[in-house]
Amino acid sequence: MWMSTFARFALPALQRSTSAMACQAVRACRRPGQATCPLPSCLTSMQLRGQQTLGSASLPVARQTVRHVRALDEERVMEVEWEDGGHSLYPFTWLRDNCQCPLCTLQSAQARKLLMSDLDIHIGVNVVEVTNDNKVSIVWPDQHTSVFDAEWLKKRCFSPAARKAMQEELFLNERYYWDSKLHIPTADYQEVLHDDRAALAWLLALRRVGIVYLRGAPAEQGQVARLAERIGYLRLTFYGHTWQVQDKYMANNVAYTSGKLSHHTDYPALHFAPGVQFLHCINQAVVGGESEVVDGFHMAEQLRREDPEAFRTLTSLHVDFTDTGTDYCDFMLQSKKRIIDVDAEGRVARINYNNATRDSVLDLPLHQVQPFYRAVKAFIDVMNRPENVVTYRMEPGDVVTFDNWRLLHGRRSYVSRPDRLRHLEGAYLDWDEVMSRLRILRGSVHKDV
Ligand code: OGA
Ligand code: NM2
Ligand code: ZN
Ligand code: ZN
Repeated sequence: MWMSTFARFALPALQRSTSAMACQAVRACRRPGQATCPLPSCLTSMQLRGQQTLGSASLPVARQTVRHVRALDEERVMEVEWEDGGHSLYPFTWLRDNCQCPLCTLQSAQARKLLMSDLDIHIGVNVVEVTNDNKVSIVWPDQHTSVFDAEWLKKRCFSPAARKAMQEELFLNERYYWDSKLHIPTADYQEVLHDDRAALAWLLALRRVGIVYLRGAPAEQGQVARLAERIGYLRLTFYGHTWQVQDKYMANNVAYTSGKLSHHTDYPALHFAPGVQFLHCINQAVVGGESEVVDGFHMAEQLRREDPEAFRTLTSLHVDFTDTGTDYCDFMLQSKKRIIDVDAEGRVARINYNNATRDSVLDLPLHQVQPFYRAVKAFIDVMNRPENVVTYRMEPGDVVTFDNWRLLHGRRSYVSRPDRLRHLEGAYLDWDEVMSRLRILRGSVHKDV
């Protein structure tokens, strides 16, 4: 048995679910003992159980009971002692800023009404106490009273561990890196559209693995738009709301030819490149047209280890990208991007690379030109290693959904036949909307388990 239930990885709550159908919503396959890349074994059922902490950050936490509160007036913080023996500290200023009363908060929008100009950032407290119903009450010097829920406070604890857990719950930034041994997580198109658990498992896997395959869509246009509506709305670009990948006469993009597309992210010519991409196969070529994907974050980390100089070059130099033409309307785009974007902590956060739209304008001092090419080559060489590439062939009715900030994807050239035109329909979304739907689904699915 080399199939493992991917849903359990994607959605720990499903482990307690009785819905076998939902449990099969997203599957990944593996061959036991073959996993060698960092964390590919996230896809084994053993590890799936072990990874519960990631997903369970969003599960309802055990009721938090306050044992004691006191004000530390010197430090201007309130200390909460929890029933389990732990302690949390909350600055007075932060507590006053986040008073949840109807005067300070517009409860219908869960938004702050209190103005920064009305916040005294040197405020003290008169009284802090635990109420009979396990809340924390604070009376401020002007007699204004704030009441804080224990669980609400616990989640907002300022300890490094609590902050890390909260950030993971909000953003799901922990990723599972993979290589050619990945068996792409797969779900049923109709289930994802109609079953919230299946939709949640899909989006969780899309976030963590970066790619999910959906099968069973009708082989006709309109399906990527339906999927986008399941989430929120799609991202309009100059190529239209959705776009048709076909071999076109006078193509305005290399994607619209039958040529090979080397590993790329879509649309680096936009400063805010689309976060998520859907591609739906309506008709496949008879010869050629296979798809390839690589885990760009994993590849960048590999480059960092093997060729730190190249990594430094690609994370520091800004490269010009350009795209000119007419489609939804006429366009003349220019952008400047680092090929590997890292966040404030130095973690790889985004890949921006399409060789076709990399501009001939190269805004670098002469002596950096050759090092730049050397670095790009080194990155591309890592990505082209067979052990890093996952290859698959889309058939009519298949939809691939992937993280366009993380994966690089490619297409083998194909033999173009006008009587059997290869046809994919594509659409973009942004991560904000996808993560928004993911959080809502997580809330509603966990409510009924
Ligand atoms: C694209 C693209 C893949 C394919 O249109 O940007 O990557 O298989 N297409 O045609
Ligand atoms: N298409 C597929 O960066 C790019 O030009 C990617 C975009 C034409 C919408 C291709
Ligand atoms: Zn208030
Ligand atoms: Zn593409």
